[in-house]
Amino acid sequence: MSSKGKKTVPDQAHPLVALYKEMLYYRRFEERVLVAYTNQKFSGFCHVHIGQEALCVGVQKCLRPSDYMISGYRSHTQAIAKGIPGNQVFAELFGKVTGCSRGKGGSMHMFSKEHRFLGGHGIVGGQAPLATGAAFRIKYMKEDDIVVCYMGDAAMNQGQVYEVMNMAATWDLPVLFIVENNQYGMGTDIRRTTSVDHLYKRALAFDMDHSMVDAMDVETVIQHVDKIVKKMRKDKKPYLLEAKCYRYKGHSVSDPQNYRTKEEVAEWLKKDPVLVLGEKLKSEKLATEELLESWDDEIKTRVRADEQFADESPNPDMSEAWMHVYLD
Ligand SMILES: Cc1ncc(C[n+]2csc(CCOP(=O)(O)OP(=O)(O)O)c2C)c(N)n1
Ligand SMILES: [Mg+2]
Repeated sequence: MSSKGKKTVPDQAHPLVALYKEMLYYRRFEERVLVAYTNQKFSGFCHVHIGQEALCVGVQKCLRPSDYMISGYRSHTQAIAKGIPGNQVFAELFGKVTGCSRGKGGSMHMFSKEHRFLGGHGIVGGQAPLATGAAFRIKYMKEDDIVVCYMGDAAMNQGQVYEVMNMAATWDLPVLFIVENNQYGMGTDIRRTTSVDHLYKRALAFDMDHSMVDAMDVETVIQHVDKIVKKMRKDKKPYLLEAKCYRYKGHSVSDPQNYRTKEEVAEWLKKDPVLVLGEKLKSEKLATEELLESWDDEIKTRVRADEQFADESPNPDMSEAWMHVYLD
């Protein structure tokens, strides 16, 4: 039969479509978080992950539920990727009892023992010793899970990170240290604070396996990280991955961003992981402009439902104030 004139129906079950929708969900989630913050629906610190979605989505695809993950304070969407429902993350931002940390953690302290997401930490580099401890447990219990430890580029100049990299390398502990090199620590350009041109080179000091990945492209991330994770499960050794990326918003909500030029931001916007994949879906006939718009509408509705859940949830009862201070 001739295919002439036949209209191709986009394959909505294609894996690239799922990756796109997931990244778009994180993008819209964080945009909504910014709106809620600006409308004073919650206060305190708030750091969004806009621009860094490809890494978050790609890495998770290479893990299994029993693997552990730990991160810094820019971790709303990493927590969701690890399995915490988005509405519980939103409720945590609002300090509600339905939040994943029962409203006691807030933006910087998402946590779920059930999903093996060990935080959300505000001390730069503070997650690295905890990650190494979790990896020690895995070794002690003779399991073959791994620990993903996300850190920012500024964490690579923290002393405790090197102490535990040395331990992890000496004791063969399965920690995948992932440095999200978005090139700024608050308003400071990494080149002003760091002696090496590539952060992965720091692994050489510990004879630790290492590499760098373009973290603006989700397919590249999956291909690269999948190999690392498979190797780590076999070798049971640590690994340092430098993930080159860019954050499109300020460090936190109050950031005039006068430390970088508009031209620089515009250059990186050309690599926007969500937009670039959307264009690819269209060019490969996996989506049309109308389909992209309808997915966007669906996702915005989903995010509004997450927020509504947070809005309608109760605050913690005063009796909770002394709960979870010490282990029962
Ligand atoms: C030990 C410590 N020193 C300083 C700070 C203040 N501080 C908060 S965020 C930040 C920058 C961290 O940048 P980076 O690690 O690159 O992560 P990003 O914000 O880019 O994701 C600093 C210095 C802190 N929280 N902890
Ligand atoms: Mg940074």
